[in-house]
Parts: sequence; structure tokens; C-alpha cells
Amino acid sequence: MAEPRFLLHHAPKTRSTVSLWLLEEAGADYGLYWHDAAAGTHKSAGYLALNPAGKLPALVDHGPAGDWKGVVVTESAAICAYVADTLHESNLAPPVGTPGRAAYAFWMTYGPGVIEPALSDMAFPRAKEAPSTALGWPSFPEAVERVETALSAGPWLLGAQFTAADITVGGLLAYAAQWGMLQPGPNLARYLTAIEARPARQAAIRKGAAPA
Ligand SMILES: N[C@@H](CCC(=O)N[C@@H](CS)C(=O)NCC(=O)O)C(=O)O
Repeated sequence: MAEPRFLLHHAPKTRSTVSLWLLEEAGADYGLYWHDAAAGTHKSAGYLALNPAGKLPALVDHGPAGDWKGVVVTESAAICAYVADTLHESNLAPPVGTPGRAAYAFWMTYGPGVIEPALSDMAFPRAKEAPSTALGWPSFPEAVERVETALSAGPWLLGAQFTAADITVGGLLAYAAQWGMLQPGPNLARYLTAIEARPARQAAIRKGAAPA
């Protein structure tokens, strides 16, 4: 049997669940390489050759004909962007050169570049406050308010089209909600409910929980 095109290096309850959700939404041909974070398999020499940061996830792309060597994407948001563009027929990204691409680019960066650092600031306050003008992101409540406002046109961040940006932003905010770190407004509450109802997200959570 031919190997799947994509191999996701994964461990349960890590950011790789977001990449797994994207692969499910895209209907991608993928397999999972299971890591044991407690045993530190993501610090092995073999894995560090794929991702020198020693962090999960990493995605290996064997290419459409299975003959690509050494094509690896790391950073969960980059994996989402890469697969959404590569499997463009899945409609998870507005095509390059269309107007929808502007808002898409913004939201794809907003998750890892704004929401996540703001959430980390709140979860792990610094001993010494950093000057807000030196930080590239606002407070977590302000970062979330931007999402709340954007969703008034909903149901998704780009309006009618569900995209990879809903996976990067929505996945992050769903985690924040699970940890009790999010007070969602009405639009965001509706959005999180809609995200959890998506069959691909449920499949990702189920398949990513433990090896079959
Ligand atoms: N910015 C990276 C962060 C990856 C990351 O921090 N992964 C965590 C799991 S959620 C990890 O591998 N931690 C294990 C470690 O640092 O040893 C991404 O989004 O892919």
C-alpha cells in the first residue's frame, strides 16, 4: 500500500491537534507519527533533524507522486497555511490574487502573532511589565475583542467562507476557553459552538487522542 502523502508528527493535547484538524477539513491523505512527549521522543536526533526547535508539530510532505524528499513544514500555523494552499480544491483559503486574500492573510497571522502571545502574557505575567509600545500585540481581552467584532458579520472570520484562519484562530480560542481563560462575547460564544460542531474537528480530536 502506498504511503500517505502527508505525515504529521503528533502528540495528544498539543498544538498538533490544530494541524490535524486542518488535515481533516482538507480531506488530506495523511498519516500520524505518534510522539510520547513525556518520554521526550520529540527531542530525539531523528526528530531534531526535522524540527531543530524540538517542538510539535512537524509535517512531512512526500508530494503528490510520493517522490519528494526532505519537504518539511514546522510551526502549526504555517502547516495550516501550507496545506490549505497546496490542497486549494478544499476551499480553505481564498485564491491568491483575489480580494478575500487580504482578510485571510490578516487572520492567519493574528492567531500566532497576536492572540497567542497575548494569551501567554496573561497566563504567565512577567516580573517586570514590558512597555506596550515595544510589544507587537495588545492585551488578551483587546485581542479577543477584535475577533468578537469581526464575527458580527459571521458566521466565520471571512464571512460566509470557512477557511484555515478559522482553524488557527478558532483552535487557539477553543483551547483558551477550555482553560477558563476566555470570557466570550455573544458572537464568539456562537462561533466556538459552531467550531466544536464541525465533523472534521470532532474527528481530529478523536483520532488525535490516542493511537488506534
Ligand atoms: N510555535 C510553535 C509552538 C510549538 C510548541 O510549543 N509545541 C509544544 C506542544 S503544544 C511542544 O512541542 N512542547 C514540547 C517542548 O517544548 O518540549 C507552533 O505553533 O508549532
